[in-house]
Amino acid sequence: MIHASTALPTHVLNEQAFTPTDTIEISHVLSQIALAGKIIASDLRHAGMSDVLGSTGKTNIQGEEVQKLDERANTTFVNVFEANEVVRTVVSEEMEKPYVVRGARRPGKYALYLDPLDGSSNIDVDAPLGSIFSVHRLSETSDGESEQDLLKPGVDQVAAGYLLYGPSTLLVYTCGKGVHLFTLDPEIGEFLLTAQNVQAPARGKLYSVNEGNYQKWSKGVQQYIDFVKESDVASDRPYSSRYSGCFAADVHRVLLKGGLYLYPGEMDKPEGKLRLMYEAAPLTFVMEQAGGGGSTGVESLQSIQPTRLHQRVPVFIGSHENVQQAQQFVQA
Ligand code: AFP
Repeated sequence: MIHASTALPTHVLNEQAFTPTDTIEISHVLSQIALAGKIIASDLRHAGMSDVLGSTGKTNIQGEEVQKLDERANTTFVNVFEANEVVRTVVSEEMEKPYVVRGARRPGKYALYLDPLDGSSNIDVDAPLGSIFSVHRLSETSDGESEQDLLKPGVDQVAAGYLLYGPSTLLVYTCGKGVHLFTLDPEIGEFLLTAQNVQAPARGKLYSVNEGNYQKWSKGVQQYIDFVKESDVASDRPYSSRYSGCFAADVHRVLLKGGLYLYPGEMDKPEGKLRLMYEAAPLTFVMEQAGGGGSTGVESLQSIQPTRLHQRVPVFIGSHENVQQAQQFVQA
C-alpha cells in the first residue's frame, strides 16, 4: 500500500533495517542526500536563466570535462555534509582525493560515495540527470582518509540509491530491505513515498546501450546486440532500444519496465567507462533488491574488491533473465 504522506526520514526509521542507532544515523544520511537533491533540482530548474550552463574549462580525475553544474552539485553535497557527525568521508567522481569532514565534534562512522551529477552531457540540452550515492560503514580503526580503508566491495554497502531529475524529481533508495521510491512534492518541498518494495520484471524487452560503440566491443557483446535486434515472435524479439546518456535514468527505466542496461568494456578499454564504487555498485544494489542483478559479464559487480577509488568496470545491469542471457553471450 502506498502512503503518499510518508516522508523519507519516517520511512527509513520504520524500515528498521539496522540497530536503532544505525537506523537513526542512516535516516540522517538519507535526509541530507534528499536536501542536496532538492538544492540540485532547484539549480537545474533555473539553469537556463542563470550563468551555470557550460563547462568550467577544467577536467576531472577521469579526464572528463567538468561542467559548471557538475562542480556546483559536488559542492552542494560537500556543504550539506559539512560538520555532520554521521558521514566522515565523501568520495566523489569530481574530487581526486577523499574529502574528510573536519568540522564535526565527533567523527562519523560512514563514508559516502557519489556521482554528484550523472549524465553531464544532458545538462545543456535539458535531458534527464541524476545523482548516485552509496554508503559504507568505515572500520573503527579507519582515519577516514586512507584509500585502503575506503576500497569497499559492493556487498558491504549499507545503503544506496539515486536521485533522478526528470519531469519530477525522484529519490530511490535501498537499505537492503527492498527498493523504495519517493517523489519530490514541489509545493511542500518534501520527498513523499510513491512506490515501495519496487520489483523489476524478471525479464523485459528493453535494451539500453550506446550502440555507436559497436565496433569497439568483443564478438560476444556484438552477437548479443545482434540477437536482441533479430525478429522472433516466440521470444518477443526484436527488443526496443532506449538510451538517454544518463546512467541513473536509463537504469530507472529498466528497473520499472524490465530489460538490460549495458556499458561493456571495449577492445582497447576493457575496463569500460562507468565507475565501480559510485555508479555500478549502488545501482546493482538497487537492482538486486528489486529482484534483478548486475554483472561485469563475467562476475557479479557486487563481489569485486576495488583496488582504486575511481576504478572503472564493464556493466550489465537489469532484469534477472536479461543479465543471465547477456552473460551467456559474453562468456561464449
Ligand atoms: P557523468 O556525467 O557522471 O560523467 O556520467 C556519464 C556516464 O558515465 C553515464 O551517465 C552514462 O551512462 C554514460 O556516461 C554515457 O556515456 P556515453 O556518452 O559514452 O554513452
